[in-house]
Amino acid sequence: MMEEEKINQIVELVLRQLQEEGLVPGGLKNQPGQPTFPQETITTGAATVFHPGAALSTHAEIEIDLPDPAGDNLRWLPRVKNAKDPGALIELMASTSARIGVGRAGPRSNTASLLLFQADHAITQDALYRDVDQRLLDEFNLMTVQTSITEGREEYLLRPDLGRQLSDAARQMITEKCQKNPDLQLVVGDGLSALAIESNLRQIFPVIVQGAQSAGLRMGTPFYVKYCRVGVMNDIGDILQPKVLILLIGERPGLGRAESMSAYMAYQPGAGQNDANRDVVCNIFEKGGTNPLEAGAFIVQFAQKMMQFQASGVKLKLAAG
Ligand code: B12
Repeated sequence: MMEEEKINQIVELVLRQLQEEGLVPGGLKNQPGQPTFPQETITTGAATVFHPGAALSTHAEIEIDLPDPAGDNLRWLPRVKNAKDPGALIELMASTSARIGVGRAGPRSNTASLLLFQADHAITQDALYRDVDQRLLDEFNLMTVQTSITEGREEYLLRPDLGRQLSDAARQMITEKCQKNPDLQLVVGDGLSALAIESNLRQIFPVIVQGAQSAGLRMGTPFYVKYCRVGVMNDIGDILQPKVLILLIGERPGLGRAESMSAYMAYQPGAGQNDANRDVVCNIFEKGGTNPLEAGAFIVQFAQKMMQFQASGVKLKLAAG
């Protein structure tokens, strides 16, 4: 009996600490089996942060009431205790995606910021190891070809050289199914983030297609490259001989920021070319990056510039100034 009392005391203490850290919403006294959506407003000096708390999920006797540490409400919550100017701290935190205002527990990270760090790491891992959703590729009629990677994503990460070469089957498929000598060849590649493609393709793809049409440019047959690295542009260029090749590819994810996509572009790509022959429109994502709709329009304009000067990369810079 004594034991049980002691355990209850410890549980209560831990819960109180979690509540203080904002990791458990108020109203913990809900009966199991009665999910509720508690709401809490934390007022810190001049600014007020809305904190909707967690949706309680119940399963038999197990109750998960920890909110998602990477959710917007917790991500931006200031963790510095007794901040001198809490309002300014919130404004400062809103001005950057850097991890500031995270507070500390003695010399260590506090639980909340450690959990956020771990959750962000998981988001990054998911983006890196997942394949692009097949339904999205079907939506745009993108046939899939593969590079010379044969042993999955681990090999893809360890062997960038193989990700720069098309497989024999891919060469054959592209030769048979794609239009040769287009003005613009659009290719989509997973690269280092499936989420980047899933987050931006729906917006950017139609803008590039329509932009090319209104500029009177002949577009080739778009397709998707699995296990793709930027250097694969050379192999594709050798087969299809486009004037300009545009590769939309997932960028290496930052911690918790995995939706960023790049468009690598080259004029008449082919064997032996390197990044000095290429250009990149980077950080394409909504809310804070280059908006995918604007990026699409810019990419078509930039392709026209490449055609006008018959160059890309450093040569284009030298030619166009
Ligand atoms: C990783 C990286 C590098 C690595 C690439 C090493 C490697 N083998 O992966 C290193 C450190 C060598 C590097 C160097 C440079 N980089 Co860099 N890099 C990145 C980063 C962080 C990720 C790129 C990525 O995810 N690519 C997608 C994957 C799938 O491609 P990949 O085939 O695995 O790798 C190729 C590309 O990453 C490419 N690449 C990398 N940087 C650049 C820059 C340019 C201009 C081009 C054409 C290609 C290119 O090189 C790799 C080999 O082909 C981005 C940041 C971002 N937001 O994208 C910056 C970024 C692309 N780099 C940038 C720059 C400026 C450079 C340098 C010119 C810096 C310099 N002054 O020396 C050099 C150019 C090097 C080159 N390749 O010619 C800028 C480009 C800005 C722009 N719009 O022009 C970015 C966006 C960073 C930034 N915000 O400033 N980079």
